Amino acid sequence: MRRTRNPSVLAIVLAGGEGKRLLPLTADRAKPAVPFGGTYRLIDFTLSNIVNSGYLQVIVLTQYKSHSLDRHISTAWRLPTMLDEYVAPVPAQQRVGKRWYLGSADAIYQSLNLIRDARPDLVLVAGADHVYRMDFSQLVAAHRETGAAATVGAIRRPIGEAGQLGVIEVDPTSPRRIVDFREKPAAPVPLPDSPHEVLASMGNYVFETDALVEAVSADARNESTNHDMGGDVVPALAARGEAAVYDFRDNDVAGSYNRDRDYWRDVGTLESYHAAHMDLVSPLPVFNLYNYEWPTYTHYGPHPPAKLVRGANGEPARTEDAIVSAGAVITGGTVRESVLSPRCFVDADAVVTDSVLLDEVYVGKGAQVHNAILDKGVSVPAGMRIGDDAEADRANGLIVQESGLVVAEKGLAF
Ligand code: ADQ
Repeated sequence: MRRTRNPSVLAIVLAGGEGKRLLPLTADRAKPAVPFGGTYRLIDFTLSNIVNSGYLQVIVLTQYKSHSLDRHISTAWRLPTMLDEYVAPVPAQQRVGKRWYLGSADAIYQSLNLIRDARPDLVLVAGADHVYRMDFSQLVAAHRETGAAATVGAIRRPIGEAGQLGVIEVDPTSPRRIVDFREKPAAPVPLPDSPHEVLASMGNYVFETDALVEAVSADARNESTNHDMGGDVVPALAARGEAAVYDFRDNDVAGSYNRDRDYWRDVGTLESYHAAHMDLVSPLPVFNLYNYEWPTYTHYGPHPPAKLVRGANGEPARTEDAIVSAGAVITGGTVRESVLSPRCFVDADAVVTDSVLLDEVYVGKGAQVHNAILDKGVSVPAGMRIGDDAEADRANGLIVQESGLVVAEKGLAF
Protein backbone atom coordinates (compact mmCIF):
# COMPACT_ATOMS: atom_id res chain seq x y z
CA MET A 1 0.00 0.00 0.00
CA ARG A 2 1.25 3.45 -0.85
CA ARG A 3 1.69 5.59 2.19
CA THR A 4 0.25 9.05 1.89
CA ARG A 5 2.36 10.81 4.50
CA ASN A 6 6.05 10.98 5.24
CA PRO A 7 7.25 8.69 2.48
CA SER A 8 10.59 7.12 3.28
CA VAL A 9 13.15 8.26 0.75
CA LEU A 10 16.49 6.71 -0.13
CA ALA A 11 18.80 9.11 -1.95
CA ILE A 12 21.20 7.80 -4.57
CA VAL A 13 23.92 10.15 -5.71
CA LEU A 14 25.50 9.36 -9.07
CA ALA A 15 29.14 10.21 -8.58
CA GLY A 16 30.93 8.01 -11.07
CA GLY A 17 31.31 10.45 -13.94
CA GLU A 18 34.70 10.94 -15.45
CA GLY A 19 34.54 14.68 -16.07
CA LYS A 20 36.80 14.64 -19.13
CA ARG A 21 36.01 18.23 -20.01
CA LEU A 22 37.42 19.33 -16.65
CA LEU A 23 40.84 17.88 -17.33
CA PRO A 24 43.44 18.42 -15.90
CA LEU A 25 41.42 18.97 -12.69
CA THR A 26 40.02 15.44 -13.05
CA ALA A 27 43.33 13.79 -13.94
CA ASP A 28 43.47 11.99 -10.60
CA ARG A 29 40.19 12.80 -8.91
CA ALA A 30 36.58 12.08 -9.82
CA LYS A 31 34.60 15.11 -10.97
CA PRO A 32 32.41 15.18 -7.82
CA ALA A 33 35.64 15.43 -5.77
CA VAL A 34 36.91 18.49 -7.63
CA PRO A 35 37.44 21.30 -5.12
CA PHE A 36 35.08 24.25 -5.40
CA GLY A 37 34.67 27.64 -3.73
CA GLY A 38 37.80 27.41 -1.59
CA THR A 39 36.76 24.82 0.95
CA TYR A 40 34.20 22.56 -0.75
CA ARG A 41 34.14 19.62 -3.12
CA LEU A 42 31.51 19.63 -5.87
CA ILE A 43 29.60 16.77 -4.28
CA ASP A 44 29.09 18.81 -1.09
CA PHE A 45 26.38 20.88 -2.81
CA THR A 46 24.24 17.89 -3.77
CA LEU A 47 24.81 16.13 -0.44
CA SER A 48 23.97 19.30 1.50
CA ASN A 49 20.77 19.70 -0.50
CA ILE A 50 19.80 16.12 0.30
CA VAL A 51 20.58 16.34 4.00
CA ASN A 52 19.01 19.80 4.38
CA SER A 53 15.88 18.40 2.71
CA GLY A 54 15.69 15.90 5.57
CA TYR A 55 16.82 12.79 3.71
CA LEU A 56 19.43 11.03 5.79
CA GLN A 57 19.86 7.71 4.03
CA VAL A 58 22.18 8.37 1.16
CA ILE A 59 24.29 6.12 -1.00
CA VAL A 60 26.91 7.56 -3.29
CA LEU A 61 27.77 5.44 -6.32
CA THR A 62 31.39 5.98 -7.26
CA GLN A 63 33.61 4.49 -9.90
CA TYR A 64 36.22 6.57 -11.63
CA LYS A 65 39.35 7.58 -9.63
CA SER A 66 37.32 7.61 -6.48
CA HIS A 67 40.07 7.67 -3.85
CA SER A 68 39.86 11.35 -2.88
CA LEU A 69 36.06 11.24 -3.21
CA ASP A 70 35.80 8.26 -0.85
CA ARG A 71 38.16 9.91 1.60
CA HIS A 72 36.21 13.16 1.53
CA ILE A 73 32.86 11.40 2.05
CA SER A 74 34.15 9.29 4.90
CA THR A 75 35.74 12.25 6.72
CA ALA A 76 33.18 15.00 6.01
CA TRP A 77 29.94 13.09 5.78
CA ARG A 78 29.64 10.92 8.88
CA LEU A 79 26.05 10.72 10.07
CA PRO A 80 25.08 9.07 13.35
CA THR A 81 24.88 5.40 12.42
CA MET A 82 22.88 4.44 15.52
CA LEU A 83 19.90 6.24 13.96
CA ASP A 84 20.37 4.36 10.71
CA GLU A 85 21.38 7.56 9.00
CA TYR A 86 24.25 7.37 6.58
CA VAL A 87 26.05 8.78 3.60
CA ALA A 88 27.71 5.68 2.23
CA PRO A 89 30.15 5.66 -0.66
CA VAL A 90 29.63 2.52 -2.72
CA PRO A 91 32.43 1.63 -5.12
CA ALA A 92 31.66 -0.13 -8.40
CA GLN A 93 30.72 -3.56 -7.16
CA GLN A 94 30.92 -5.82 -10.17
CA ARG A 95 27.85 -7.54 -8.82
CA VAL A 96 26.67 -8.42 -12.29
CA GLY A 97 29.55 -9.83 -14.31
CA LYS A 98 33.13 -8.75 -14.10
CA ARG A 99 32.74 -5.33 -15.50
CA TRP A 100 32.53 -1.76 -14.37
CA TYR A 101 29.35 0.22 -14.63
CA LEU A 102 28.36 0.71 -18.23
CA GLY A 103 26.44 3.88 -17.43
CA SER A 104 24.51 5.57 -14.64
CA ALA A 105 21.48 3.24 -15.03
CA ASP A 106 23.77 0.22 -14.79
CA ALA A 107 25.31 1.72 -11.64
CA ILE A 108 21.85 1.72 -10.06
CA TYR A 109 21.01 -1.72 -11.45
CA GLN A 110 24.15 -3.16 -9.92
CA SER A 111 23.19 -1.58 -6.58
CA LEU A 112 19.63 -2.87 -6.43
CA ASN A 113 20.49 -4.93 -3.35
CA LEU A 114 21.00 -1.66 -1.44
CA ILE A 115 17.57 -0.42 -2.48
CA ARG A 116 16.01 -3.73 -1.47
CA ASP A 117 17.76 -3.54 1.90
CA ALA A 118 16.56 0.01 2.60
CA ARG A 119 13.00 -0.64 1.32
CA PRO A 120 12.17 3.01 0.69
CA ASP A 121 8.85 4.26 -0.72
CA LEU A 122 10.67 6.57 -3.07
CA VAL A 123 14.17 6.89 -4.46
CA LEU A 124 15.69 10.27 -5.14
CA VAL A 125 18.42 10.09 -7.78
CA ALA A 126 20.72 13.07 -8.13
CA GLY A 127 23.91 13.89 -10.01
CA ALA A 128 26.92 15.24 -8.19
CA ASP A 129 28.25 17.77 -10.65
CA HIS A 130 26.23 20.90 -10.06
CA VAL A 131 26.33 23.95 -7.85
CA TYR A 132 22.87 24.91 -6.70
CA ARG A 133 20.49 24.90 -3.81
CA MET A 134 17.34 22.82 -3.95
CA ASP A 135 14.85 21.56 -1.40
CA PHE A 136 14.22 18.05 -2.65
CA SER A 137 11.30 17.60 -0.27
CA GLN A 138 9.40 20.04 -2.52
CA LEU A 139 10.25 17.87 -5.54
CA VAL A 140 9.02 14.85 -3.62
CA ALA A 141 5.78 16.61 -2.63
CA ALA A 142 5.14 17.57 -6.26
CA HIS A 143 5.87 14.00 -7.35
CA ARG A 144 3.29 12.63 -4.97
CA GLU A 145 0.64 14.96 -6.41
CA THR A 146 1.20 13.81 -9.99
CA GLY A 147 1.01 10.09 -9.28
CA ALA A 148 3.67 9.52 -11.98
CA ALA A 149 6.26 6.75 -11.84
CA ALA A 150 9.03 9.36 -11.96
CA THR A 151 9.30 13.12 -11.67
CA VAL A 152 12.16 15.02 -13.25
CA GLY A 153 13.54 18.28 -11.86
CA ALA A 154 13.60 20.79 -14.72
CA ILE A 155 14.96 24.22 -15.44
CA ARG A 156 14.77 26.66 -18.35
CA ARG A 157 18.08 26.96 -20.16
CA PRO A 158 19.24 28.79 -23.28
CA ILE A 159 18.56 26.70 -26.39
CA GLY A 160 22.27 26.78 -27.26
CA GLU A 161 22.97 24.50 -24.27
CA ALA A 162 20.46 21.86 -25.38
CA GLY A 163 23.18 19.65 -26.88
CA GLN A 164 24.54 19.07 -23.35
CA LEU A 165 21.22 18.45 -21.65
CA GLY A 166 18.14 16.28 -21.54
CA VAL A 167 15.37 18.31 -23.18
CA ILE A 168 11.79 17.93 -22.04
CA GLU A 169 8.56 18.53 -23.90
CA VAL A 170 5.40 18.74 -21.84
CA ASP A 171 1.76 18.20 -22.66
CA PRO A 172 0.33 21.72 -23.29
CA THR A 173 -2.98 20.74 -21.71
CA SER A 174 -1.36 19.11 -18.70
CA PRO A 175 1.98 20.89 -18.23
CA ARG A 176 3.32 18.54 -15.58
CA ARG A 177 3.16 15.54 -17.90
CA ILE A 178 6.21 14.83 -20.04
CA VAL A 179 5.36 13.77 -23.59
CA ASP A 180 8.91 13.66 -24.92
CA PHE A 181 12.38 13.51 -23.36
CA ARG A 182 15.38 13.75 -25.66
CA GLU A 183 18.90 13.45 -24.35
CA LYS A 184 21.26 16.05 -25.84
CA PRO A 185 19.19 16.61 -29.01
CA ALA A 186 20.77 18.11 -32.13
CA ALA A 187 17.48 19.81 -33.06
CA PRO A 188 15.88 20.81 -29.76
CA VAL A 189 12.26 21.93 -29.48
CA PRO A 190 12.10 25.37 -27.80
CA LEU A 191 9.59 26.24 -25.13
CA PRO A 192 6.28 27.40 -26.64
CA ASP A 193 6.39 30.66 -24.68
CA SER A 194 10.12 31.29 -25.15
CA PRO A 195 11.77 30.49 -28.53
CA HIS A 196 15.30 30.87 -27.14
CA GLU A 197 14.91 28.47 -24.26
CA VAL A 198 14.35 24.79 -23.64
CA LEU A 199 13.05 22.99 -20.59
CA ALA A 200 16.03 20.94 -19.46
CA SER A 201 16.42 18.07 -17.05
CA MET A 202 18.56 18.96 -14.04
CA GLY A 203 19.64 15.33 -13.79
CA ASN A 204 17.59 14.92 -10.58
CA TYR A 205 14.70 12.51 -10.42
CA VAL A 206 12.37 11.03 -7.84
CA PHE A 207 11.06 7.54 -8.55
CA GLU A 208 8.50 5.24 -7.08
CA THR A 209 10.80 2.48 -5.85
CA ASP A 210 9.11 -0.30 -7.81
CA ALA A 211 9.12 1.78 -10.98
CA LEU A 212 12.85 2.44 -10.65
CA VAL A 213 13.66 -1.22 -10.00
CA GLU A 214 11.61 -2.25 -13.03
CA ALA A 215 13.00 0.47 -15.27
CA VAL A 216 16.69 -0.21 -14.60
CA SER A 217 16.12 -3.98 -14.76
CA ALA A 218 14.41 -3.64 -18.16
CA ASP A 219 17.25 -1.40 -19.30
CA ALA A 220 19.82 -3.98 -18.16
CA ARG A 221 18.12 -6.64 -20.31
CA ASN A 222 18.16 -4.35 -23.33
CA GLU A 223 21.46 -4.69 -25.15
CA SER A 224 20.84 -1.77 -27.46
CA THR A 225 20.97 1.02 -24.87
CA ASN A 226 23.88 2.90 -23.27
CA HIS A 227 22.47 2.07 -19.83
CA ASP A 228 22.22 5.72 -18.98
CA MET A 229 19.57 7.35 -16.78
CA GLY A 230 19.14 10.50 -18.88
CA GLY A 231 19.81 8.81 -22.21
CA ASP A 232 17.73 5.67 -21.81
CA VAL A 233 15.71 5.09 -18.64
CA VAL A 234 13.96 8.44 -18.31
CA PRO A 235 13.16 8.75 -22.06
CA ALA A 236 11.62 5.25 -21.96
CA LEU A 237 9.37 6.20 -19.03
CA ALA A 238 8.46 9.47 -20.75
CA ALA A 239 7.55 7.61 -23.95
CA ARG A 240 5.11 5.53 -21.92
CA GLY A 241 3.55 8.67 -20.41
CA GLU A 242 4.81 7.75 -16.93
CA ALA A 243 7.05 10.73 -16.24
CA ALA A 244 6.17 14.12 -14.81
CA VAL A 245 8.10 17.35 -14.51
CA TYR A 246 8.86 19.61 -11.58
CA ASP A 247 9.78 23.20 -12.35
CA PHE A 248 12.81 24.42 -10.40
CA ARG A 249 11.21 27.90 -10.34
CA ASP A 250 8.68 26.49 -7.87
CA ASN A 251 11.46 25.57 -5.46
CA ASP A 252 11.75 27.90 -2.52
CA VAL A 253 14.80 27.25 -0.39
CA ALA A 254 15.06 28.77 3.07
CA GLY A 255 17.28 31.85 3.16
CA SER A 256 17.52 32.31 -0.62
CA TYR A 257 16.97 35.66 -2.23
CA ASN A 258 16.53 37.12 -5.72
CA ARG A 259 19.32 36.05 -8.07
CA ASP A 260 20.50 33.37 -5.70
CA ARG A 261 17.16 31.56 -5.90
CA ASP A 262 17.31 30.23 -9.48
CA TYR A 263 21.02 29.48 -9.43
CA TRP A 264 22.04 26.20 -11.05
CA ARG A 265 25.38 25.70 -12.69
CA ASP A 266 26.83 22.69 -14.39
CA VAL A 267 30.52 23.26 -13.77
CA GLY A 268 31.43 20.63 -16.34
CA THR A 269 33.93 22.69 -18.33
CA LEU A 270 36.96 24.69 -17.23
CA GLU A 271 35.23 27.90 -18.39
CA SER A 272 32.01 27.21 -16.49
CA TYR A 273 34.03 26.16 -13.42
CA HIS A 274 35.92 29.45 -13.54
CA ALA A 275 32.74 31.49 -14.19
CA ALA A 276 30.95 29.86 -11.24
CA HIS A 277 33.80 30.99 -8.99
CA MET A 278 33.42 34.53 -10.28
CA ASP A 279 29.73 34.27 -9.29
CA LEU A 280 30.89 33.66 -5.72
CA VAL A 281 33.19 36.66 -5.44
CA SER A 282 30.87 39.31 -6.85
CA PRO A 283 29.97 41.72 -4.00
CA LEU A 284 26.28 40.80 -4.13
CA PRO A 285 26.91 37.14 -4.73
CA VAL A 286 25.00 35.50 -7.56
CA PHE A 287 25.32 32.36 -5.46
CA ASN A 288 25.43 33.04 -1.76
CA LEU A 289 27.56 30.71 0.35
CA TYR A 290 26.55 32.60 3.48
CA ASN A 291 23.04 31.20 3.71
CA TYR A 292 23.05 29.66 7.16
CA GLU A 293 19.45 28.53 6.81
CA TRP A 294 20.57 26.06 4.12
CA PRO A 295 24.21 25.41 4.95
CA THR A 296 26.66 23.72 2.64
CA TYR A 297 28.60 21.21 4.68
CA THR A 298 32.19 20.20 4.14
CA HIS A 299 35.42 19.28 5.86
CA TYR A 300 38.77 20.81 5.10
CA GLY A 301 41.18 20.02 7.85
CA PRO A 302 42.71 21.82 10.82
CA HIS A 303 43.66 25.11 9.22
CA PRO A 304 44.37 28.30 11.13
CA PRO A 305 42.48 31.49 10.15
CA ALA A 306 43.45 33.32 6.97
CA LYS A 307 46.11 35.96 7.56
CA LEU A 308 46.67 39.19 5.62
CA VAL A 309 49.84 41.02 6.61
CA ARG A 310 52.44 43.45 5.26
CA GLY A 311 55.40 42.13 3.34
CA ALA A 312 58.99 42.33 4.60
CA ASN A 313 59.36 45.87 3.19
CA GLY A 314 56.01 47.06 4.46
CA GLU A 315 54.04 46.31 1.25
CA PRO A 316 50.37 46.15 2.26
CA ALA A 317 48.25 43.05 1.62
CA ARG A 318 45.25 44.05 -0.51
CA THR A 319 42.11 42.17 -1.35
CA GLU A 320 39.06 43.20 -3.34
CA ASP A 321 36.08 40.96 -4.14
CA ALA A 322 37.90 37.87 -3.00
CA ILE A 323 37.34 34.68 -1.06
CA VAL A 324 40.28 33.84 1.18
CA SER A 325 40.04 30.44 2.85
CA ALA A 326 41.36 29.37 6.22
CA GLY A 327 45.07 28.70 6.25
CA ALA A 328 45.76 31.13 3.40
CA VAL A 329 48.40 33.82 3.92
CA ILE A 330 48.78 37.02 1.89
CA THR A 331 52.05 38.73 2.75
CA GLY A 332 52.06 42.09 1.02
CA GLY A 333 50.41 40.76 -2.16
CA THR A 334 47.21 41.77 -3.92
CA VAL A 335 44.25 39.48 -4.60
CA ARG A 336 41.31 40.70 -6.68
CA GLU A 337 38.21 38.84 -7.91
CA SER A 338 39.75 35.54 -7.01
CA VAL A 339 39.26 32.53 -4.78
CA LEU A 340 42.11 31.32 -2.56
CA SER A 341 41.77 27.83 -1.11
CA PRO A 342 43.31 26.70 2.19
CA ARG A 343 47.06 27.10 2.60
CA CYS A 344 47.61 29.33 -0.43
CA PHE A 345 50.46 31.79 -0.05
CA VAL A 346 50.70 35.08 -1.96
CA ASP A 347 54.00 36.85 -1.45
CA ALA A 348 54.94 40.54 -1.52
CA ASP A 349 54.05 42.55 -4.63
CA ALA A 350 52.46 39.52 -6.27
CA VAL A 351 49.12 40.21 -7.97
CA VAL A 352 46.40 37.58 -8.41
CA THR A 353 43.33 38.60 -10.45
CA ASP A 354 40.28 36.75 -11.87
CA SER A 355 41.74 33.45 -10.73
CA VAL A 356 40.95 30.30 -8.80
CA LEU A 357 43.76 28.88 -6.67
CA LEU A 358 43.22 25.41 -5.24
CA ASP A 359 44.94 24.22 -2.06
CA GLU A 360 48.55 25.03 -1.28
CA VAL A 361 49.28 27.20 -4.29
CA TYR A 362 52.34 29.40 -3.84
CA VAL A 363 52.65 32.70 -5.69
CA GLY A 364 56.15 34.15 -5.31
CA LYS A 365 57.29 37.76 -4.91
CA GLY A 366 56.21 40.08 -7.69
CA ALA A 367 54.57 37.29 -9.71
CA GLN A 368 51.35 37.97 -11.59
CA VAL A 369 48.52 35.50 -12.11
CA HIS A 370 45.57 36.55 -14.24
CA ASN A 371 42.49 34.67 -15.51
CA ALA A 372 43.83 31.31 -14.36
CA ILE A 373 42.95 28.13 -12.53
CA LEU A 374 45.95 26.77 -10.61
CA ASP A 375 45.44 23.26 -9.28
CA LYS A 376 46.65 22.06 -5.88
CA GLY A 377 50.29 22.58 -5.03
CA VAL A 378 51.23 24.71 -8.05
CA SER A 379 54.22 26.89 -7.31
CA VAL A 380 54.65 30.14 -9.24
CA PRO A 381 58.19 31.48 -8.90
CA ALA A 382 59.01 35.10 -8.11
CA GLY A 383 58.46 37.47 -10.99
CA MET A 384 56.68 35.00 -13.28
CA ARG A 385 53.67 36.22 -15.26
CA ILE A 386 50.75 33.94 -16.02
CA GLY A 387 47.78 34.95 -18.16
CA ASP A 388 49.09 37.78 -20.32
CA ASP A 389 51.05 35.93 -23.02
CA ALA A 390 49.53 32.68 -24.28
CA GLU A 391 52.66 31.51 -26.05
CA ALA A 392 54.87 32.05 -23.05
CA ASP A 393 52.29 30.27 -20.89
CA ARG A 394 52.21 27.27 -23.22
CA ALA A 395 56.00 27.18 -23.31
CA ASN A 396 55.89 27.02 -19.50
CA GLY A 397 53.70 23.90 -19.57
CA LEU A 398 50.39 25.64 -18.90
CA ILE A 399 47.16 24.86 -20.73
CA VAL A 400 45.69 27.88 -22.50
CA GLN A 401 42.06 27.53 -23.51
CA GLU A 402 40.61 29.19 -26.61
CA SER A 403 38.82 31.60 -24.29
CA GLY A 404 42.21 32.70 -22.91
CA LEU A 405 41.70 30.94 -19.57
CA VAL A 406 45.00 29.47 -18.34
CA VAL A 407 45.14 26.24 -16.35
CA ALA A 408 48.01 24.68 -14.40
CA GLU A 409 47.87 21.00 -13.53
CA LYS A 410 48.30 19.72 -9.99
CA GLY A 411 51.76 20.21 -8.53
CA LEU A 412 53.19 22.08 -11.53
CA ALA A 413 56.44 23.81 -10.67
CA PHE A 414 58.44 25.86 -13.14
P1 ADQ B 1 25.27 14.37 -18.12
O1 ADQ B 1 25.81 15.17 -16.99
O2 ADQ B 1 25.94 14.48 -19.44
O3 ADQ B 1 23.70 14.67 -18.31
P2 ADQ B 1 26.26 11.91 -17.04
O4 ADQ B 1 27.59 12.13 -17.65
O5 ADQ B 1 25.66 10.56 -17.07
O6 ADQ B 1 25.17 12.83 -17.71
O7 ADQ B 1 26.35 12.42 -15.54
C1 ADQ B 1 25.22 12.45 -14.66
C2 ADQ B 1 25.67 12.08 -13.27
O8 ADQ B 1 25.91 10.69 -13.23
C3 ADQ B 1 26.97 12.75 -12.84
O9 ADQ B 1 26.89 13.12 -11.49
C4 ADQ B 1 28.02 11.67 -13.06
O10 ADQ B 1 29.08 11.83 -12.13
C5 ADQ B 1 27.22 10.42 -12.80
N1 ADQ B 1 27.65 9.23 -13.54
C6 ADQ B 1 27.91 9.11 -14.86
N2 ADQ B 1 28.27 7.85 -15.17
C7 ADQ B 1 28.21 7.14 -14.02
C8 ADQ B 1 28.47 5.79 -13.65
N3 ADQ B 1 28.86 4.91 -14.57
N4 ADQ B 1 28.33 5.43 -12.37
C9 ADQ B 1 27.93 6.31 -11.44
N5 ADQ B 1 27.68 7.58 -11.70
C10 ADQ B 1 27.81 8.01 -12.98
C11 ADQ B 1 22.81 14.49 -17.21
C12 ADQ B 1 21.45 14.02 -17.72
C13 ADQ B 1 20.81 15.11 -18.60
C14 ADQ B 1 20.72 16.37 -17.78
C15 ADQ B 1 22.10 16.77 -17.30
C16 ADQ B 1 22.06 17.98 -16.41
O11 ADQ B 1 21.61 12.79 -18.45
O12 ADQ B 1 19.54 14.69 -19.05
O13 ADQ B 1 20.14 17.42 -18.55
O14 ADQ B 1 22.68 15.71 -16.52
O15 ADQ B 1 23.36 18.49 -16.26
